[in-house]
Amino acid sequence: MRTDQFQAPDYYNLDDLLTDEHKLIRDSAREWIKKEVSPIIEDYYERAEFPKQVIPGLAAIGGFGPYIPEEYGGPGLDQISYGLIMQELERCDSGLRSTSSVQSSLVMYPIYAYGNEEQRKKYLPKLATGEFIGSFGLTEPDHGSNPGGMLTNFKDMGDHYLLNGAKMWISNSPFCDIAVVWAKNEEGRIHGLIVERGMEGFSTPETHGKLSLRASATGELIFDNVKVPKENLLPNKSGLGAPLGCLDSARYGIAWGAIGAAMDCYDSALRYSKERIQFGKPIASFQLMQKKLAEMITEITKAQLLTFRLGQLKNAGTATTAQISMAKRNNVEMALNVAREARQIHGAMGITNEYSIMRHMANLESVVTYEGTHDIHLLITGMDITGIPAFK
Ligand code: TGC
Ligand code: FAD
Repeated sequence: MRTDQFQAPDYYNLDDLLTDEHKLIRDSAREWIKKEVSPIIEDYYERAEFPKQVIPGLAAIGGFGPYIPEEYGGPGLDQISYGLIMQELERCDSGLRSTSSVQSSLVMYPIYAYGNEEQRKKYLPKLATGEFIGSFGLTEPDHGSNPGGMLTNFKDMGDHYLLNGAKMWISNSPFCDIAVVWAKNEEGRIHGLIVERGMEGFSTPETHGKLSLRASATGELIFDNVKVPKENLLPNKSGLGAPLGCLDSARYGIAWGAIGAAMDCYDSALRYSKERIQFGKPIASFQLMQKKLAEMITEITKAQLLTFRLGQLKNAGTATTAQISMAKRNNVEMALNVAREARQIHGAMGITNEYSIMRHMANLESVVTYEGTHDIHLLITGMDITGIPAFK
């Protein structure tokens, strides 16, 4: 079993900008991960299984709905705390952060923001403790980047809705207790519905053969004439803007998370380069190694600053979709580049599971695609600065 020796890089003393509460939350998450998750993550990754035993711990560190108010069972933290938790989780594994992101931003957030009081009281406390695990069904087999074209639909049958269709690539689906599902009504308007495990005609087959994000369970959501009670429709927002609003929150968390993955790769590479001797010297003494390491810490530091500022804007309620897109896109690409450089610094050892590098690199190939692909985020920036959408 590998010891987790992680030491967080903080080149521009960003800790000085954090409150004592931020540091406490981040350090609790970091310590919990070192003790409880780092020792088992490689094993679960290899088995392609989510370690369900971490669910109570994830809840305890505030990993489920960090910014959901206390009256609904959440810890009621600010957006920077949320980001720091995501950073620490993804420092360990993107799949761990994924489970937390989906539960927090894609299940709890829409129930909190678009649900009624009964729905909030019924679901949020159980989601906050991890008694319930949720999934978010937007993507379909033929509608990924273009969710507005979705085919999943529901009909008003008088005393219930009848839901038909299929969602694909859904994180947490194989073991979720509830799913927030986006579907069109008879007029073609998109609404969110809460579908519960056990409803007749609802199944969640697992997707196998993933070579990325293996410690996160992914699957389908299939609806074959599912009778959904009318009280399970989220009443307070409809249209494509409703699911896209949830994505803003999840993409923000990913922007922080990707920094965590990059920090882990950099930290490992720095340590390895000082210990590994070639030609009679530590490889860290060669200029080419120093160039790689110096560029890695520069890019991580720039991403930290961008994301901290985004956190301030989120706290003020003024962060725009396009600002969030820029941070998600920049930070995931930065993390992938750092992972690739770190892999080279580790030489052959870098391809083994002795180090977390290849796992991060493979995970980040999902992260660069989900929650809006790298190119979709570029187009969101392009639309924002020109005023012209280039999606279609
Ligand atoms: P468009 O015409 O631009 O917009 C439709 C309506 O939505 C509004 N809107 C937003 N509202 C709130 N928040 C946002 N971020 C919004 N973006 C757009 C917009 O104003 C409009 O409103 P209205 O009132 O005028 O109707 O839509 P479009 O069809 O042209 O698509 C735009 C595009 C391509 C940017 C969008 O569809 C998109 O973002 N596509 C990417 C899809 C995506 O990110 N899917 C993610 C699925 S979930 C996931 O991956 C989870 S992984 C989780 C994990 O494991 O961590
Ligand atoms: P496509 O949309 O088919 O894109 C293929 C390529 O075409 C991409 O390079 C894309 O950038 C490019 N492209 C598409 N449109 C344009 C355009 N207009 N201009 C230029 N280029 C374009 N979804 C959920 O709803 N819930 C989940 O929990 C969830 N979890 C996921 C977990 C994993 C591990 C993965 C891999 C995906 C998950 N997704 C989830 C789905 C994810 O959001 C989609 O994969 C993503 O939105 C891209 O859709 P797609 O894979 O169909 O690719």
